[in-house]
Amino acid sequence: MSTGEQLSTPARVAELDEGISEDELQLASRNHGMPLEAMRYDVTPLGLHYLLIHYDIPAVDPDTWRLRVTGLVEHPLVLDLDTIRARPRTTLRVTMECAGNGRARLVPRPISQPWLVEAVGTAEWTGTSLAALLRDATPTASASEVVFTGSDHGIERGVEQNYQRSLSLRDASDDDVLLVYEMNGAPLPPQHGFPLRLVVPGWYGMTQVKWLHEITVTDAPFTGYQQAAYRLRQDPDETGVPLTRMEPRALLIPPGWPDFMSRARFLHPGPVELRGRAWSGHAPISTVDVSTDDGATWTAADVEPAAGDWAWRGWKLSWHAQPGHHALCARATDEAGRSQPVEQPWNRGGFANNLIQRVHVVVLDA
Ligand SMILES: Nc1nc2c(c(=O)[nH]1)N[C@H]1C(S)=C(S)[C@@H](COP(=O)(O)O)O[C@H]1N2
Ligand SMILES: [Mo]
Repeated sequence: MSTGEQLSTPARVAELDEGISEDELQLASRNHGMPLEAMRYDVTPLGLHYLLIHYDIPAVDPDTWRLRVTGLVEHPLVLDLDTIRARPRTTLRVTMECAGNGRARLVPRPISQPWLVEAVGTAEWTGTSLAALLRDATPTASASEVVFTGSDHGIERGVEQNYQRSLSLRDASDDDVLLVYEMNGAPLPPQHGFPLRLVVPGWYGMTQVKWLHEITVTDAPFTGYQQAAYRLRQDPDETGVPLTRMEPRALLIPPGWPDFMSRARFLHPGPVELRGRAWSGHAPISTVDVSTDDGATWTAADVEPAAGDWAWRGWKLSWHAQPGHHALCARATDEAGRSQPVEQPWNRGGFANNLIQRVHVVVLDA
């Protein structure tokens, strides 16, 4: 396998009649989504948050583990877990979503982790400020980029690697960027990055490097595999546009009860409170519009107060369900004026597909 031709090649695109393969099924069962009914919780309980692990969960011995801050810094640091935990603590409630959320709904389907819409969760992340740690290390005058390296190791399209992503020094110095060691008040679970992960509020999941063990300050844009892969491209040869912050999305807590196989929803006629969540990494949510007639007409839902700058917001709308089939839709708009498209935003990697969700319900006869 030639490394050159494999480097940063976006996902293969499925033939129009090609079903989900065993490879995709294997990824889907390792990397589970959040059951949508768990949106009833303001903070997603441990174990219900979505998971995305490119390789294996690495075995990390917390006693010998160290975080190194190296590269273009005046004071390189080597820190153990107790030292990191002794630094000033911050807890932030943050909604995190995989950039590939919605991928399996694209036509044609880019082949990778086949998310429908459930690659999202909200946690209370506790850790310490990355900006303060960088100040202690003191980047040199030429420093411009910060590379984060995880302990997990694997091979992706022929490229052997540890999971690595970067931020500009400016983005890394944002006050809300945390080095996190607790999730919902408990030690970070192995699958979410034990003992330490990066949390960059508002950004898509690939930024939030788990099993973090090295922070390297450099003076050049990072071009590693994961940096090159997460870009919006129509054509595999394009340079593309890097993915950064989460596009707005609203989801419904599925009303009524489901059919086991199709997940279609069933309801009795009468008053129903439609509820859901909405978020955007760009700006606060301004409105959530709901349609009970497949997008023909829209009504503004009540949006609940924000719980901090980075967590999803609850919304609700009363509906009088009449017997028959209905397609329920929700659409979020943020204060930056970004909203959800009615046509799929297709790209080779299957990223940032925030097409409006459509939930089919059958209201039974009275
Ligand atoms: N080291 C490492 N960090 C990683 C990943 C990974 O595979 N390895 N996956 C990334 C991706 S693509 C996502 S969406 C988030 C998922 O975080 P979660 O599993 O805690 O929800 O972690 C990110 N950080
Ligand atoms: Mo992701």
